[in-house]
Amino acid sequence: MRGKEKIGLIGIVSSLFLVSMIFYPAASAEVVPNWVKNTALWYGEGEISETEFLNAIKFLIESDVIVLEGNNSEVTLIDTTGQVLIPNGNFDITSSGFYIPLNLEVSPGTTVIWRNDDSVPHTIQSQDEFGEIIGLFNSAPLQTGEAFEFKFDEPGVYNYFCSLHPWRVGIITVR
Ligand SMILES: [Cu+2]
Repeated sequence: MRGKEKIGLIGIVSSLFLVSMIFYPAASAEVVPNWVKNTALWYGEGEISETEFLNAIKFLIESDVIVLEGNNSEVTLIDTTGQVLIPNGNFDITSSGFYIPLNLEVSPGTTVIWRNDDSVPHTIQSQDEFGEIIGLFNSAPLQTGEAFEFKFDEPGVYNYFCSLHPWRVGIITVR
């Protein structure tokens, strides 16, 4: 994402918070869960994807922390990409290097991009609920810095794992 767009997005989201603060003073910082605060911080530092940040904002709207009313109800957050980070140390079974996020929630039609930020190669293999590999999406080994993408058109819960480190499993939820 280009820097200008990012700034624009932050501007929009800041406006949402502003509206919320003006019309709903009861929505103090105390009702914002810590994970949302962390998500905002990490997004600002470039640690996590825009999708995760937008999911956090969506959560605040759905849980009525941010209330949109009147003409503002037309505000929609459109995001057609999602990203999963394979963090450094992901290969190590004793580390906490889980996929970020472990369960990525996206809308139908979203292209999900997995990026390998680890020091060793990884693969992304689609599997069924019994752990058997299925042919929906399967990547070649991704070297450090390489990415793999797949477009999810149908709602559903999609499991995947790394064939080189099969203890690493993740989920893409499309709805
Ligand atoms: Cu792996």
